[in-house]
Amino acid sequence: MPAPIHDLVIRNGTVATASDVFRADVAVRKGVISAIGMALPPGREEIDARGKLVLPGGIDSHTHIEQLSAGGIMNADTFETATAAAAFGGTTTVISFAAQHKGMSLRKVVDDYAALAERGAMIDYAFHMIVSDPTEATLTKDLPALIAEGHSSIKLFMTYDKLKVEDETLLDVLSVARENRALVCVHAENHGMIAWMSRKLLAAGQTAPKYHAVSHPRGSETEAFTRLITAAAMVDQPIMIFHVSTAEGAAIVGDARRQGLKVFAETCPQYLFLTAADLDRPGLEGAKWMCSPPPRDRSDQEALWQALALGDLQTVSSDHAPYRYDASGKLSGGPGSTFKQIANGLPGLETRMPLMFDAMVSRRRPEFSGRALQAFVNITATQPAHIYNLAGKGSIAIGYDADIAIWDPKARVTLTDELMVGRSGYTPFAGRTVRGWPETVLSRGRVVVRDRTVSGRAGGGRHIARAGGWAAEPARR
Ligand code: DUC
Ligand code: ZN
Ligand code: ZN
Repeated sequence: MPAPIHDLVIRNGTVATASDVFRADVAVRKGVISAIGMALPPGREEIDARGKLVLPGGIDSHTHIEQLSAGGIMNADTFETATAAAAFGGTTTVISFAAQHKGMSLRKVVDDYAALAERGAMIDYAFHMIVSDPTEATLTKDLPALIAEGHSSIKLFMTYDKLKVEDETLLDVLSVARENRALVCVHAENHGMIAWMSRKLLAAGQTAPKYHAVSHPRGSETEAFTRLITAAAMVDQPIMIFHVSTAEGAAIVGDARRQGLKVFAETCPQYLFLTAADLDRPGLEGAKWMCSPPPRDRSDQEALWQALALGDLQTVSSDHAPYRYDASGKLSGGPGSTFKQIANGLPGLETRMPLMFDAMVSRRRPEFSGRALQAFVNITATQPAHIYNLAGKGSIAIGYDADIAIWDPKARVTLTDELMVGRSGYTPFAGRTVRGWPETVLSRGRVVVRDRTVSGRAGGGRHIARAGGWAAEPARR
């Protein structure tokens, strides 16, 4: 009997890609998908996937891991715990941030985050470089060199006192990105409107977490989107607008795309499943639902689903930014904290995929009727792989990395704080029951979750060096 040619065969499952759903066996050899077919020869190991879905592992393209906030507060997760949480929820690649603060060398920042991830990550990863101190050295030396080394996306903030860039600097970074072929991702909110609203609310004694939502007027999103898109068009530089939260914001993105501008955009589960009312809780409890931009209302949720179905929004990321509900995180300002003193961000790495699967596939959101599974794969894995140029990721295809999640579409799981693997100690989605769960997850052919138990090894993930690719290529209009 000759030795098996495949290391692993996943047998009898239903495979889905962004375009097709079909019954097939999937074989893995040396970490990549080596065959897809009927009745494949035995592998050294076999997984029976009868009644299960064999899907590409999710790609979460916006996650804050082991990151120090501008306010000096450390995220609750390390690369080890964040990537364990990701894998538990069916995600096999994360893009997190190398976050420059004022006075820091971008080169050193990237090296430091790379060392943390190399030690801790259980799954593959890449970085967006946050630029908050665009000095001459950053713009002319570090950025071009780091982009050429495979860090081909930059993140800018238009708000937050210590992070924001003004219009002139925004244009500087956009044009450096254009020259060097990097995608520029932006947190786009109007800083002045938020600062003014916050000052008025605090002066009126309206300090509770629910006022955080009031302090980010809808117009702060639309104004910043319009200004950003205008600046990007002026220098012909592709952009990715992060965490779209309003119907008007999604419409502005859609209009820009229909003018032929290279504008990409994402939303997040917090804008599809939560509303501003979630922040309205006794005492400081609403802090657990505080993120920026804030969740809006039901009509925004509907508009965002429609924008996803139309392709105006292409991806759903978690914007995982976990802080514990204690003095190390959300309550670091003490029990009398105003909404301005509370760290912004929600944990979401492990719930993103199950929430999206439940809404799109199990509960059959009408926008995706007839193609729900393909649309789910597209939004959570394939499109992020294309936009961020993650070669060999985001699909089930021969030669692709064997990043695979085997889902039980019938499993019913109630999301609870206790179920969470991440370190924030809670989930903002607690109490929801989802149908469909990724029972077994492979990262480049290694089982990192078996029967809902994380079995990955810290340091088992690899950095994925990325050139800018198609999305970062100027439109040349
Ligand atoms: N807002 C951000 O801008 N970043 C992290 C999390 C958040 O809520
Ligand atoms: Zn942001
Ligand atoms: Zn973010």
